[in-house]
Amino acid sequence: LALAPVTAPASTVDGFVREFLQNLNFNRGVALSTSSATDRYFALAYTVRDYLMARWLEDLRRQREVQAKGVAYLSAEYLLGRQLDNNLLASGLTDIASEALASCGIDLDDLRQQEVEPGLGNGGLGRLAACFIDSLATLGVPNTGYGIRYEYGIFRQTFEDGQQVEQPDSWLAYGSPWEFPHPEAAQTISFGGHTETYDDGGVQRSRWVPGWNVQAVPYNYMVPGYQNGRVNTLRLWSAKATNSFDLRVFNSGDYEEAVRAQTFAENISKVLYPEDSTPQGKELRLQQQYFFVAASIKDFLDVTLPKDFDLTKLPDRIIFQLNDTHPVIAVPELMRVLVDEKKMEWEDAWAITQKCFAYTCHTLLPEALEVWSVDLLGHLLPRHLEIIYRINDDFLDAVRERFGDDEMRIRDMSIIGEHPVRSVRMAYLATVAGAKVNGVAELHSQLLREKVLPDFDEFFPGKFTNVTNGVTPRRFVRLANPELSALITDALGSGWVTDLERLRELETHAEDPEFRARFAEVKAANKRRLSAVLRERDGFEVSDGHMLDVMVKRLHEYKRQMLKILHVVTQYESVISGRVVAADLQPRTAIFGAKAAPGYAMAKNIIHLINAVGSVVNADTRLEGRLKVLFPPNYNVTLAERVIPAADLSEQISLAGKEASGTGNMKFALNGALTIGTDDGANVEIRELVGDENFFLFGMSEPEVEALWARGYKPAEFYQADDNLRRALDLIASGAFSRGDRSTFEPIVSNLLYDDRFMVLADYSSYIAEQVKVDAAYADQDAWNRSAILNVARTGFFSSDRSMRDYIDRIWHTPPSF
Ligand code: 26R
Repeated sequence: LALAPVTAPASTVDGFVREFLQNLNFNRGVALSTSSATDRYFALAYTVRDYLMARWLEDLRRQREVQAKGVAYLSAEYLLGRQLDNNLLASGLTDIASEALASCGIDLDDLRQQEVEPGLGNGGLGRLAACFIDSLATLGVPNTGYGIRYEYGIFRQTFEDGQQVEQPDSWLAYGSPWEFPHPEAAQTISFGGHTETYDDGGVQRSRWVPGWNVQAVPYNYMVPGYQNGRVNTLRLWSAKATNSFDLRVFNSGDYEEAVRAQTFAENISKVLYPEDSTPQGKELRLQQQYFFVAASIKDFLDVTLPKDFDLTKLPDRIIFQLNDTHPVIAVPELMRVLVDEKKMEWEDAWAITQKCFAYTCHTLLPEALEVWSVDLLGHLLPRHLEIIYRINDDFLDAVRERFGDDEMRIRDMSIIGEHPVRSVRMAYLATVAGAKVNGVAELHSQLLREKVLPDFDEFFPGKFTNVTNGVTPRRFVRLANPELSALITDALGSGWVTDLERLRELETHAEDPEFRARFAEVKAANKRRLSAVLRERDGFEVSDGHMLDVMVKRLHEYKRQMLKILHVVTQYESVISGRVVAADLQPRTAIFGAKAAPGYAMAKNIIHLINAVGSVVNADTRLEGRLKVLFPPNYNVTLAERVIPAADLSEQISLAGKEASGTGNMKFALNGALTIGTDDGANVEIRELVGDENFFLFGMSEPEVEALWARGYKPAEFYQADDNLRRALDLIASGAFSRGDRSTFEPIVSNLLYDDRFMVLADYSSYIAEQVKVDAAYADQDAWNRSAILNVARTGFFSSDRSMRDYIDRIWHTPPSF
């Protein structure tokens, strides 16, 4: 019996009811009649787990048996969103569950709302990781996602007097039904101390004598493929104090001190850093990074690989994908393990290491490129610093051999920077170590090669490549937009969910007036659904007949939420000054969603301004209700799933050359919103695919941005030259949105006039002109709907399944295993 395979409960309504009640009674310890919504949600989640469990165990068994090459995705962030609906869909149980619950007098939708989403990421990079592991499971590629089980994810945002206030995100307050902790499988992770050399039977060797350590406890999460019987694993590490911790380090014998020491260790996985672009160089952040990659490498080498594995064959079994620089300390860690612990020759270990890593860069902002001061790194990871120095010495020797003693170039290419303090440039380390380096959209990859790392591109021909990002059609179309999905399935059959290029077949339907009418009805239904959500969540009213003009993403100056609010202010000003009659406005609601990093003052000022403009504009009857601003707080994956399907217009308005890719842009297009956007990131590819006539392009191109910088950018000249711009900025400066107080938004206005790093003023006139075209286009609803359908039809390329195939074929070489 013990050898019999685990069997799933019967896939029938009766079978589901039985399993659900079992879980309610035996796992929650409650009767149906007295159970709370939380109890029922947990019992339902356990039930779905039970169905997936046989597949998961079988997959793990087969992976052990086959020993095929797999992907270890190393990411400090996974912005998963709610799990229940996704796992129901993946296991094909949605209808059965719904019927089964109904027979118990329970509404599935009520239980969906109980789930607190795991927000273990900041934005694009974390959400991308979540889409990628979904696609890998759906493609049947063996993959473990490795990361950190933060006890507190991205903060919960509230507004007080229009200003952002952060609250802790206690997503684990009631526990999570999706996780499987394995404290017995904890790894010990060391820090600090010093290094020494010793005589190893005639060979001089180095070793690390650490100062303290913590336990890394793995928590496993199921990652089910879409209705294919596959389940991969997401393994997140949680920090726990070791017993010896307090004795070894603090050695006080003092109870309070011992508890303090425990807190110190467990702080490592306590909270996600909410910075989304500016690294703080905090020691705890480096601790987090080393903690999770060291545990992951150990896990793979000691647990996943067979006992007698020949480590020279490591590149045939694994590729570690580095999600930005956050996990790059894995490079010296693998070298340390191979050289110090496995006693390999340096050259052999380095040859292996260079085949086991690949690096994805997700930014172009210079301030977002991580560096660690040599002081901090050497204090926390002294042996790793030595290893980095050796990697750098060997690398710079090779550079000298190729390019001669060009000291300028050597200084530019060194993994160690000297200014303002001696630091390790993590992107350079990743580039030197990685078998491949990729950017995340065509334009971004080109700029990465040509502007950020040109010397490296020359030195490592063929190393740089592009993989354009994608999004999972399961979560962002099939689940988020059930009505559109039904319409598509009606037209094409259901295969599109795993073969998104099939959306092309909708092109002919775009010419069918009846199909367009049905599409319009779907959009209207999605707007009603959003309206109900915002009413319930925030007490907002979405007006009928309004164009929903949506900008949702992290708040950052380069993304230019400022430009969008200037458009609102411009429209407002034109009416209150009497130059435009309200009745001539195309009714619009601007919807914002954005969190600002807690220490990013200008981003918080902009949030304040948007809310302030919103309260004035929404209350001013002179607009006759034709212009509204809504800013629901705490934008997250769950809200994205409601907002995106309801949107008419997608705002993708970053300064050209700054947004690496964007992935929200893809989600909107796939849900039939038209984009107003700059020639930036993946917008470029979206526009190419949907066609110029179905995309609202504005603003400077990246070369034009460069040229304007070179000429000398003086934003005040744009202010002087444009009446609309002057009136809008003057209105903000006058205190019109701050009860007459001119000082409230003065920092924003003077920043725009005298600095404006992201050239808001330079692109303003072109943006406003394009918005006029948007209004005109929207007036012809039938033509707009045709364009929207063509956006859906032509953006199947942006499935993360395609991104994953691209990584698999050109970077990882990990075909589906069985
Ligand atoms: C604190 C510091 C080290 C840090 C910098 C940058 C932490 C987090 C980030 C976030 C970056 C890496 C990020 O999320 N980039 C986004 O990645 C998306 C997925 O590739 C892109 O679509 C998006 O354009 C890019 O901004």
